[in-house]
Amino acid sequence: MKTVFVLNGPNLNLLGTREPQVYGSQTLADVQTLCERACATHGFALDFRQTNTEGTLVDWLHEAGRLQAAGTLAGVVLNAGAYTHTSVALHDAIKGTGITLIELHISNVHAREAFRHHSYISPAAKAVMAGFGVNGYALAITGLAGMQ
Ligand code: CA2
Repeated sequence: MKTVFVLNGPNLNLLGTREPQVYGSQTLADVQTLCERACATHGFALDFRQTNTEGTLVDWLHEAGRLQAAGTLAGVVLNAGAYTHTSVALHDAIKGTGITLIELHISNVHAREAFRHHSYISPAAKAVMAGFGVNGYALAITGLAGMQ
């Protein structure tokens, strides 16, 4: 059974506590449950994580790269939060590991402030998902299933 990494970046631990008009009212624990169901449907194991630290995300992408090289990783769903718009380090980590990665955003970043329109992740990602709310996580896992 292959594993799916679902990695969440800064402030996503606050999901469901504020800005429900942008991010909905479900918590990150609810998102984990949703991802567990999606992974079970497709025969994947789930490894679900959140950090507020950029370097930790880099380390997790390296870990994903080692698992992919070993043939035990289906891919990564990454919501890098605000690091999406700032992090050359995340771009380099994705490129450097060659992992199958889906960039995910709960909101439609292109319908929001101009500073959210640019992503350092997109050029290194296999696919981009934005604006489907938290259901996008399940859609991204289904997308990974179709890439196996
Ligand atoms: O739409 C997304 O998923 C984002 O990646 C979320 C990031 C934002 O910086 C990106 O531009 C788009 C922010 C995550 C913060 O989430 C919060 C949730 C509730 C309350 C406060 C923050």
